[in-house]
Amino acid sequence: MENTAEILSKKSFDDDKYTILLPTYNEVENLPIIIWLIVKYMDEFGAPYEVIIIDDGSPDGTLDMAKKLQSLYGEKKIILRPREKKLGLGTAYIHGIKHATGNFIILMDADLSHHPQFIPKMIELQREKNFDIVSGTRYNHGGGVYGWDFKRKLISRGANFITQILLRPGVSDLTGSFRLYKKDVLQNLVQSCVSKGYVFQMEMMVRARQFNNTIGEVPISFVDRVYGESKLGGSEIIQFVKGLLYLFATT
Ligand SMILES: Nc1nc2c(ncn2[C@@H]2O[C@H](COP(=O)(O)OP(=O)(O)OP(=O)(O)O)[C@@H](O)[C@H]2O)c(=O)[nH]1
Ligand SMILES: [Mg+2]
Repeated sequence: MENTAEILSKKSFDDDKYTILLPTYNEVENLPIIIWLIVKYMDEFGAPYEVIIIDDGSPDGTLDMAKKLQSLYGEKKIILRPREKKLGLGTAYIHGIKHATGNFIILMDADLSHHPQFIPKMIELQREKNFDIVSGTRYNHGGGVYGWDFKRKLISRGANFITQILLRPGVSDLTGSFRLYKKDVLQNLVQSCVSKGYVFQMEMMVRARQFNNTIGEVPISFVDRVYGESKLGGSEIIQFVKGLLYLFATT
């Protein structure tokens, strides 16, 4: 039998439900760990949730792993919405949103850089202030980055710093993607964003400010991916700068 505290805390979510979108490309080692952690922290927290895994034809067997996890944790909790081939993160989000049954959506990476322990904190802050968006931040309130070399830290810090000066978005971590959104707010943002690649996350925050969306921040510790290849290269940086200048000129 449930105790009173449990009944009260569950009841207080009313019709709220949280959809966690997990886009994956070659995350076969990371997926079982991230799912285990999500289930652990979300079950403890007691909020209704579902996880939608969007795998883009990963050659390493991520989808087979996802199927195993689905049979382990159940089809209500783990939903699979795979696509045939690698079509990019932006459209993976759009694809996931279409299938989401929650009124809140959490975007996070599946490579263990984003720890699920921060999801309840984001939800609590959202509920406290009714924010449209709660953004995880590495660059304020005691958040941090672990495992990156100097070059990568410099690039990330530099991108944030320049964007702060040019666009003044009022959010401390612009290039991160660990965020909670009201579903309609996210839909509106995704539809209005034009950029692809790293600049996409930043554009989301710039547009959010344009639309007067309210944004809260929760400090996160970001850990570099343990398994799998990192893809940040020179062309990504050039793309980011181009996107930044485009936004500077047009917003
Ligand atoms: N469905 C789908 N997922 C993707 C695609 N590209 C990346 N992902 C996933 O999106 C998340 C973020 O991608 P990452 O490769 O971690 O990007 P990053 O964190 O900027 O770079 P590194 O971690 O340093 O490689 C991870 O969960 C990836 O598996 C894609 O084209 N389609
Ligand atoms: Mg990553």
